[in-house]
Amino acid sequence: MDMSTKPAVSRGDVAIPQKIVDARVIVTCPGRNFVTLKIVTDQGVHGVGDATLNGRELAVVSYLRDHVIPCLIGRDAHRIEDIWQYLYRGAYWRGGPVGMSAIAAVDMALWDIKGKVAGLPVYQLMGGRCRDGVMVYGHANGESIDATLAAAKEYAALGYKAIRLQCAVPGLPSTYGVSKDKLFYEPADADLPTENLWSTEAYMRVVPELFARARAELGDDVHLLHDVHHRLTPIEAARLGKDLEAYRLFWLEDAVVAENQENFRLIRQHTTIPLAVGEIFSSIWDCKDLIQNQLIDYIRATVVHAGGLTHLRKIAAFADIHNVRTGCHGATDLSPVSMAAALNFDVSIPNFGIQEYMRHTDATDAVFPHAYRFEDGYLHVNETPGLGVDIDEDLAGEFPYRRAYLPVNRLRDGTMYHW
Ligand code: KDG
Ligand code: MG
Repeated sequence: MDMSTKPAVSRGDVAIPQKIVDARVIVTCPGRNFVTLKIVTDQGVHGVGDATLNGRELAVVSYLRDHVIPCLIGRDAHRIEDIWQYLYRGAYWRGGPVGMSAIAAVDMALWDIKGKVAGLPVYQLMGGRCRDGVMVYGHANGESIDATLAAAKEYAALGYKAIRLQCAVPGLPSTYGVSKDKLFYEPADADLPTENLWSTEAYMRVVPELFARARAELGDDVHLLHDVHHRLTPIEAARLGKDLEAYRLFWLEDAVVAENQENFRLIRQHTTIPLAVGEIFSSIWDCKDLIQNQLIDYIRATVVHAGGLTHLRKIAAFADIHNVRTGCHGATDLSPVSMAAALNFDVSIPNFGIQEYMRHTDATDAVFPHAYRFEDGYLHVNETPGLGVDIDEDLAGEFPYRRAYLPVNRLRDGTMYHW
């Protein structure tokens, strides 16, 4: 794979800029949509950044093409922090998933360029390794408890040390996290949003049963996780946490909607189950209170949706002094560019907890050649300068964008609910 590495440029104490001469957005759909930013410098070095926002992709494309790229041309690609501040403060309208995904893509691409110029993987520029490998969790799911446990056993046989369990809720036609496809889970499944049905009562009955069986059949050594996907009220989440305590979960994810950070205080008052939240957060301002009040145990903000490596490292540093560890989101809508960036981040921070890892399809892996690899429950970055990932633009061009929405959710009486 050609990573267009260049030897470090130095001329005594004179810093040589890498002037940005081109930046373009590439939209491709090798099974699902991905938005990628490619930045090129006058010295022929290029970097890539992920800008995918599932179900709202073209909003970020426009934000980048119409508002960000014109401001990048001519700037020194080495000035990562300054460009970050320019785009964040300079917009006046701060934060939000669209703007922060766009900034994240620029940020990733600039770190990629800096690594290539230095001849070092990005994690080396961020302080070097804190660990050898990145523990990941797989997403085991099924139409029944039996099927979910069978899937979990397959993950265990592949060496996974941590497995998230999601099973269909009896009586509901479909359930979050349960796939039609055995190997891949892809919720953005239709040209217009699919309508799902939800019943908290039925859900609260099946989940404790799933975990009771899981501990009995999978043993005590494997880490077990579960994603509520923002569906419960605080007191319902507290009830579920208590019901699951005996099964020693690694975490309960997104137990409630997180717009109101105080929600988590009520859950905390009732249960010792570890809490994780943050895959939809855009900045430190979404999680500042959760972290400083130690209302969560794992922060799930990601490199692509929370402003890139520059901002995610600040969130992680803040979390570290409050004993909160990271557990970055890593579903299929996070492209291999994001995954490569996440792994460079994961190995280089002291308070890493775990990394979500959902496999991409072969077509996606071909469009985004990358150097990270899975072995025995861990993902490994390698020593490729930069992020260790690229985009094959010709191949990407063979997969045109296809509109795809995430589902919506309703209660049985028709009330709109959280998906
Ligand atoms: O785009 C939305 C998905 O990434 C999300 O629904 C998956 O919750 C998710 C997870 O934890 O992977
Ligand atoms: Mg989730």
